[in-house]
Amino acid sequence: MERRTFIATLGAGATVGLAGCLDAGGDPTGENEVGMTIDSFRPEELVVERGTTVTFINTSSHAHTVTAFQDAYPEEAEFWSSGDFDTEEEAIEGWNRNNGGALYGGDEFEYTFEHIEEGESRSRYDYYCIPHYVPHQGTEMRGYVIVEE
Ligand SMILES: [Cu+2]
Repeated sequence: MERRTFIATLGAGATVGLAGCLDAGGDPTGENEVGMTIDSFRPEELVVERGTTVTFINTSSHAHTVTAFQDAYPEEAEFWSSGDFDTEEEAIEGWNRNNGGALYGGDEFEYTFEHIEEGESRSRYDYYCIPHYVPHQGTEMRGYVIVEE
């Protein structure tokens, strides 16, 4: 009987926790926006026209970054990230030093996608969140933007 009570209590706690997560994070409301949960970007794939400014909004209560994977963007484009770092290495150092590049709950970061690889009709920009991209632990907070003509 005691054991059964314990399980019932645990179940109720889990349900409340899940509802809290859904409230705290999720899909943004506007066009060309990317929201964030506690460990993912929403949506993970976004397709935009060249020249579109995308707003990344931290719709969660956890600190995140928006950080390009080095060279995972058209050759004509430059490295891009929240915190305005020049390379992925600097972005990681900045985060480790003092949470550089952090977007806290409600913070926004904008980036304009202006380039498409020469000779292609679309290009892909891959990005991730530094503290929540730990593939060997099964955590991969990442996303990508496809830019079209
Ligand atoms: Cu994150």
